[in-house]
Amino acid sequence: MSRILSFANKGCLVLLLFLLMLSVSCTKSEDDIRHVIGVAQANLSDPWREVMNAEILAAASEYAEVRVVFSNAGGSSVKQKADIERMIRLGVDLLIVSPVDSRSISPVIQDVYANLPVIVLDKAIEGYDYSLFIGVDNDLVGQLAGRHIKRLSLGRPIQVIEVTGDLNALPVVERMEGLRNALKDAPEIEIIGSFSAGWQRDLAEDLTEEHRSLFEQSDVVFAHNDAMAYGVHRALERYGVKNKPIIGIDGISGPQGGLELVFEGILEATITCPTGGEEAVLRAMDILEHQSGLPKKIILRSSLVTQETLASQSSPIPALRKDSPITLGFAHPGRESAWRLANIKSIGDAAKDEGIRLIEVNANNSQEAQIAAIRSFIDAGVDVIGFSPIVATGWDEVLREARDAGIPVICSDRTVEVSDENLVTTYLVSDFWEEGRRAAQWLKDETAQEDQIKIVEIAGLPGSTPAIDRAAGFAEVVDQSPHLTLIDSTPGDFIENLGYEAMVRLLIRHSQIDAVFAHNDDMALGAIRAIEEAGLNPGKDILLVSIDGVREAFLAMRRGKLNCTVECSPLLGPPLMKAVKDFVAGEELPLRINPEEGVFPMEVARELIGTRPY
Ligand code: GYE
Repeated sequence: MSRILSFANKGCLVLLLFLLMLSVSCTKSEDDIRHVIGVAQANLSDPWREVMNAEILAAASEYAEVRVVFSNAGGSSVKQKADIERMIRLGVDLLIVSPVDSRSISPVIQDVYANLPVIVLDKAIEGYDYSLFIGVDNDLVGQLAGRHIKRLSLGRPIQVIEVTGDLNALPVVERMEGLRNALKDAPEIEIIGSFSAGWQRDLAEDLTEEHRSLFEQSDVVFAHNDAMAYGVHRALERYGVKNKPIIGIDGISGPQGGLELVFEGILEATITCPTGGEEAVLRAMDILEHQSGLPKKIILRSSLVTQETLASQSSPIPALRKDSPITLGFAHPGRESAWRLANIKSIGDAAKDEGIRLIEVNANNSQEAQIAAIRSFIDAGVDVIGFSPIVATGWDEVLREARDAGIPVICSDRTVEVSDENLVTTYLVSDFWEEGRRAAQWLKDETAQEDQIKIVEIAGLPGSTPAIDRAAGFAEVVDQSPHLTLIDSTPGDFIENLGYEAMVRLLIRHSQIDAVFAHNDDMALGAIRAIEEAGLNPGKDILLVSIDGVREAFLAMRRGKLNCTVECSPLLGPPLMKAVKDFVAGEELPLRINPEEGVFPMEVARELIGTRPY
């Protein structure tokens, strides 16, 4: 009977959705329609996806000139491909796709993206052939579950069962990795079973019955969505098993939604996984209206919700009542590079443009000075604190002081490693790991005919997230390239002269160097000086690839001395001020926003140098 009722609940939601679609389409006259948005949905058997569609429709209903057409692939990649092709024939102006399977749909999306804008929702596809990706940080989602399980264990040995979604889905792999990463320092916690129930409640219920003794033996169950968590609960309830903590994911409201299940004590906790439906429509309108400065990735915030935190989850963020200009305190790490100077200028200019009162401190590459600056902002009672953390660690204490003072903190440019992800309101950062990968990929392609390329690396400031992630991304591709060998690495702290000194040391240490990977352009320019002093031709005898894309790098490429630079945009001022104003207005901010960035080999330097914005 309860299955029929739940079906009825689902039916109500679908009926509501249909009526909303009908009403929306009826109230819009054909003459007003200027944009048609196609939504290729993976399936509608998952309540979370019904909410995604409903959010898309509700957001689109705000625009008289927009019509939305939906398709439902029913979990089939083949059908989703056909759905997309039909929408293209229909003549949609923009495609929103939530992939069934990222790998199989990637080529289709690449083809579509060649002709019209594409927003990818939820499951990331390979490469960057799309306008914008919106999703959550699934590794963090898994970590949040792991951290809560550790809290539940109280240091005692406990046994965990994991119920996953489709194993070939990237979010599932990331959630599994996140859980295990969080449990690494808790050997007393053992995962005694991991089963896939394909996101389906009934399948989760069936496998709980199939493995009844193991589930009864476990102390905690973690399911990759609330529907499967509820399925486990229903099976255990039939055996009279009560009070076994079950953690789910999604945290949607409504009948049998995760928030309701937590409220009723059926779930121990749920981890919110915003669908991104509303964000997708808002950004689609920016794209269709040719707004500039659009991000490449928006990572939405996830948080763990228990009965204790439920109240705050549903209450909206209080808008700061502002009858005076907003005050932003910003602590810059230093003035170490051309990139930093461009970043400082971008922030200053954007604050002026937006009428935001900016209090700036330059920490001259000292973390202590940066921490002192943040404390001074707290004492001054600024509305928002921004900073580009010199290094990744050592911020918990001062960020807790900012939170205790009720002042939100935005990380611009670099990220921090903190014990509580809520200490930072949002991150405006580049994907440094991808930048490192792109640098290595360029070198790999450029030297594909060579037998052996010996590479030296001039790294950024040790402990800073760009240095850590660029090195990791570069090494990931090198490790997969038989003809590339990284023979040495030495820091240059992102500073030109230290890049020069590093290169001098490397030339003394190694008789054969074929290529240099510098974590930023300034250090590459320093290395070029050292190579020339050694009587060699930079760009020819020794290839150089670096990151940032500053104007001086384009000048060096035009002179044939630098071979490639990977873009890392310093123009974070406008998105930073947007985030500040959105927060003050009471908007929920995404967890992370990554800008659009390119790769520039020397061949394009001459034509592009006049267009460079920094
Ligand atoms: O690459 C470098 C600057 O944090 C991304 O820091 C930034 C890096 C950039 O000094 O030039």
